[in-house]
Amino acid sequence: MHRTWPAWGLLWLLGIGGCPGQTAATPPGDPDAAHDAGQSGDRDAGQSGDRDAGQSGDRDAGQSGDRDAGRDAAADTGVDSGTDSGADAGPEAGPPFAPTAATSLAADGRLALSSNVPARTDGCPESLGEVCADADGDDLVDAWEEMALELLRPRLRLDEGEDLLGDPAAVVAAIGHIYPTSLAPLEVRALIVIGYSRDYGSCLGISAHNGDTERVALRLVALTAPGDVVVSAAFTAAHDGAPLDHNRLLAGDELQEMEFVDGESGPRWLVYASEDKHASYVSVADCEFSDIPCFDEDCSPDGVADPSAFELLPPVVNAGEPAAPLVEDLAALGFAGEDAWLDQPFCGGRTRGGICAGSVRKKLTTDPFAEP
Ligand SMILES: [Ca+2]
Ligand SMILES: [Ca+2]
Ligand SMILES: [Ca+2]
Ligand SMILES: [Ca+2]
Repeated sequence: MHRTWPAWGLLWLLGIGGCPGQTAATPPGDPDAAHDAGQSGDRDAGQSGDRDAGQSGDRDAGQSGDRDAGRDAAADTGVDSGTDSGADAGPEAGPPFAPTAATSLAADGRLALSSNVPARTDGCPESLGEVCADADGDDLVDAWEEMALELLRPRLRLDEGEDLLGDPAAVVAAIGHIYPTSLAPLEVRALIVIGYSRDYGSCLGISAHNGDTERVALRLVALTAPGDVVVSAAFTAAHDGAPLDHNRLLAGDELQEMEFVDGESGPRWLVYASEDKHASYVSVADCEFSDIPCFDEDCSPDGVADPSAFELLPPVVNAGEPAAPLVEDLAALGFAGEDAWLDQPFCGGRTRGGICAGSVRKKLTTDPFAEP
């Protein structure tokens, strides 16, 4: 925006003036906002119904349907609209099994996930039929993987100066890779790439480029029930490997730095995306650590009437495994020409050529929790 906006754009950025037809108050999740349909809607905040109408069907079946709505509907009606169990429940057999999941905070404040679907395929009873499917062959039940990604992916809080809010073509969507590193005891990685159609650059647009791949990750360990896990470590990437690398790997007491907001299925992780660059931070303090001009970062909406209007919950797909992908083409997410597993630069579905972001594949396959 810095490069192309006329003076009123800068005034808007500075909070001085309005932007014709686009205002900073337009919530990124508002379905009426001009974002690509179905790409950056807020699916947590009561807008699931809107997304259900024609959105879920656009994506790969079973991968990224509106799980919140699907689970809610399942809970309310006994009809599983998210993951078809495929069980031949006759009229006398009662309602079909409805996969459900919810989050909570453990006594020590760590984020936990509980589900009536076991995480491991070898713990999934035959009676659940297709619910136990493992199409990506990683020994985790795909329905569990999908619910885990849906409920554990973070809600993003944006800065009041975030340029994507004024970009009608902006797309934000997440791609997840969730897999076990150990089955007994169960330990799981959830690597979540947050794709943005554009990095708007810092310092009046310097370093702007099409495509932006940022990420967060969680390490999950088993609780007692076969579908339950708790976060044992969290990772937020900020300028990964660059001079201003501010990656964080939180474990132990540091996990208490994680922030949460209310979601429809329990607390949801809140991550701060830095203004225009979209680096991920666990807190404002973690983000705004520098005062050096053009190297400092801003996170969180300051001086606005409704901070929640600056949050969004990107849709997520389970990309499956490198050897058994569930999703490859990311066009349905709004990223035409992009692929989850090809080793190619990510240009956010925009013009290729020139500088783009690092590949989704690399960020889906580099384990931040691996021992060096
Ligand atoms: Ca699986
Ligand atoms: Ca998987
Ligand atoms: Ca970036
Ligand atoms: Ca701010």
